[in-house]
Amino acid sequence: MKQSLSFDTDTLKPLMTDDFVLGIATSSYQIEGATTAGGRTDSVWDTFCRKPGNIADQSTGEVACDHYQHWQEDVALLVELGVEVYRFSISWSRVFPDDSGVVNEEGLSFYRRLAEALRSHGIRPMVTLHHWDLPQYLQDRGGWQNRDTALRFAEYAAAVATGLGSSVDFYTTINEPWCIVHLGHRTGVHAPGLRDQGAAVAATHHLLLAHGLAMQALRERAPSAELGIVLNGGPSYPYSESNADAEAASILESEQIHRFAAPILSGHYPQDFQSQVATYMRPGDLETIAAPCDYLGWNYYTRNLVKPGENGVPEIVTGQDYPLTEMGWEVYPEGLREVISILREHYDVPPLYVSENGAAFEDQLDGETVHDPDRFHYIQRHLQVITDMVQSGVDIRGYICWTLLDNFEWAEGCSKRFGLVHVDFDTQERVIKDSGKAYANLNADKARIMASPREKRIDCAR
Ligand code: GCO
Repeated sequence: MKQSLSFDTDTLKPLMTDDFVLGIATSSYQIEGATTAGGRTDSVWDTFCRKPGNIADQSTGEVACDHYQHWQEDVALLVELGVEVYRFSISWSRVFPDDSGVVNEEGLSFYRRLAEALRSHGIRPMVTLHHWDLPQYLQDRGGWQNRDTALRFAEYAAAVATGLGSSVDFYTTINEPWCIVHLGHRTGVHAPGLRDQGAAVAATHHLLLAHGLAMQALRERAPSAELGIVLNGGPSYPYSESNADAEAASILESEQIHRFAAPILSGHYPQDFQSQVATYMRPGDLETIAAPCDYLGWNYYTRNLVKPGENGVPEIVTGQDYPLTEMGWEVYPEGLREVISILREHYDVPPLYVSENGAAFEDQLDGETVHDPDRFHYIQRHLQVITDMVQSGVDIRGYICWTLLDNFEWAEGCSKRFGLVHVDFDTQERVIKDSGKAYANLNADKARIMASPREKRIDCAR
């Protein structure tokens, strides 16, 4: 018999409060499937997946976890896991399947039903408006290189906020704009598959503008929701002791963190980017981008080891100093503390959510379960770092694990499993892994603590 895994609730006590939530995340293209159902049209990812060689195992998001059909079963899993927050994203081309500006009610009502079902179970919906699946018809008109896409995004944000009304607790405008810029427009390993430095600069500004414009639209229509954006990244380390690697690491830090955090949190672009971005800027843009956020989501998986790559683009290489996940990413929980320190050193940071963190490992379905101690330990170690930070006064309001289901992991296809729940992609059978059971127990412990009289709780936290 394998020993069951359990989080050390005692050491995680500082997280067992009303001011901290435990949740789990997914994204539309990675789980929904049903890419032509209910009026949905192609996103850039549908197009990208069709091109041979783009996806490691030739899979696509066409079926993925078929969450579009299985959503009620998936809500039941969330209930079983006992999470307080479910972070999911909306497929823009389900809501606006074409450029007519007419909302596809069938698309929007899928998410309304989902949000209402979550609420009825006491789970707070955190809705991401854009998790990379830009409608293809917008890409055909230049996508994020075109300023008009930012305006279309604000209209889409307004339509979602109007349609979902007060059933959503948190809105996130955009997930990981750096990935869209770097992987989608510079290295071409993600949709739309461009390798164009100029396109990347234009996309940076237009994504940020889209965020700012959407914040205005959301504020007006969802005044009681908390609004923010999700950025990502880790601390950047030089791969070797060479000066060139040190410079590449500092360039990456600037590109990944400051190019996005500085305009949002301080209303200016970093000096080293100002002349490049100037062509795309219009008066008032920076004020729009710097609209106050109620929170900042930060996605953290690993640190970056960096050396100079082609055409001056910093290249992230696989490290050898720490154990690796299946993605080839070092397990380095300290990097979370480091990256949050960088942010706090430079900016006036709003309340933070660790909005994604998790790991892919090679899982084996063993009868009725999956023994995944590595994933469990990964999560536990990161929760421990968060606990230490909270204790030392950092305003972190939640931990949202990536991810509910094994799913379509972008260019890696269905070959990399990040889920707390195992998915058989042939039968769509879901099986909660050991890590998921441990997370469920942690959430149950938290619920018990929260239900106990307040005096007792305060006592326990000491
Ligand atoms: C990401 C995305 C997720 C990924 C996860 C693992 O933020 O990169 O939000 O969609 O699946 O990070 O790579």
